[in-house]
Amino acid sequence: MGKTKTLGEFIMDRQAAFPFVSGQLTRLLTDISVASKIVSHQVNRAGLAGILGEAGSTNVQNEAQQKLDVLADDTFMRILSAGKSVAGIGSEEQDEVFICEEEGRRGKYIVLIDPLDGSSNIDVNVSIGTIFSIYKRITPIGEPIGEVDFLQKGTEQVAAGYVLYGSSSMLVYTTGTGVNGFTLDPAVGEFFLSHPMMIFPDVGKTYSLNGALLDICTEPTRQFLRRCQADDSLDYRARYIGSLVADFHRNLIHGGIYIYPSLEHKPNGKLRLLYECSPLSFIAEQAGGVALHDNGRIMDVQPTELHQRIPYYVGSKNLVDVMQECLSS
Ligand code: AHM
Ligand code: MG
Repeated sequence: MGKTKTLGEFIMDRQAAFPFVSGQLTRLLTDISVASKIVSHQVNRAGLAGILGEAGSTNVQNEAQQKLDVLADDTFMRILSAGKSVAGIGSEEQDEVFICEEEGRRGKYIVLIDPLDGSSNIDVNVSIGTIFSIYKRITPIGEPIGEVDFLQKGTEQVAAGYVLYGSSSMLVYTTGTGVNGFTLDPAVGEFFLSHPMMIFPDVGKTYSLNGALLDICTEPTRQFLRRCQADDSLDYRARYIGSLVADFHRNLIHGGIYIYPSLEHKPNGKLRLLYECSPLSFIAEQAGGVALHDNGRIMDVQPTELHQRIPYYVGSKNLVDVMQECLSS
């Protein structure tokens, strides 16, 4: 058996296929993988601290007083802003974007990131994740970047990915030529290619949504569930971790649909277009899946606000097709 490729080798091979590229994207993806390894380590330590009951007040270095999501945000911000490829970063954890354009910098890329997704699972040792999305700046280098650079449609993404901190840590990403997954070997601190060319199964049997929302979600989602429950042709099952990355990843591997619907009192649902839905939709489509909001394709939505929310339906074609029928009936 040949040697397994590391993420670093894989990214370099991809760059070599395009001889005139500047290498900035390669450096940026490498920075993301470094930050992910640090966060993965932090997540593992946090679980241990929780088990010992000592997280919090006793840590003299103040670490335990910081929330893991803040630590993850700090880690990604610090590493990405230190690299020279990035012109600006928008984080789900921060109200305002961070502009990294000091004198002489020529960063071409904008990063939008949810540093640690799955807030309700962070402190209880259940899988959580990071989601990232990369765009080219629109404003020419030398001029100050602004809203237009951050508020781009999903179709403009250059790359997107997620890191799952689960029973093992995995980094899954696309640059628009398929989806590849890498598993972290903690013994050597490297991500290795473990899931080449991932494909969303066309037929999924799993639906993932928060059942507690059923009374307050809008009619199409209730109709979708009634249709699944009345259909004997597939052995449907419900699986909901409550961590988007983990639910998405399971569905990507085994088939299924993830739903965060429009709610009566929150017509835009909960999830963020730029930090969560657009990147996962790029991955879903690259893997042969489908990603919608109430009225169309997520990737086509022109964002109007940084922290904009949107209803989300993503997954295997058979199930998202049924959801679409319910949405348009
Ligand atoms: P977060 O960004 O605050 O972590 O919220 C996003 C998370 C998703 O990971 C998850 O799928 C969803 O919220 C769960 O929400 P709910 O508890 O309403 O089911
Ligand atoms: Mg989130």
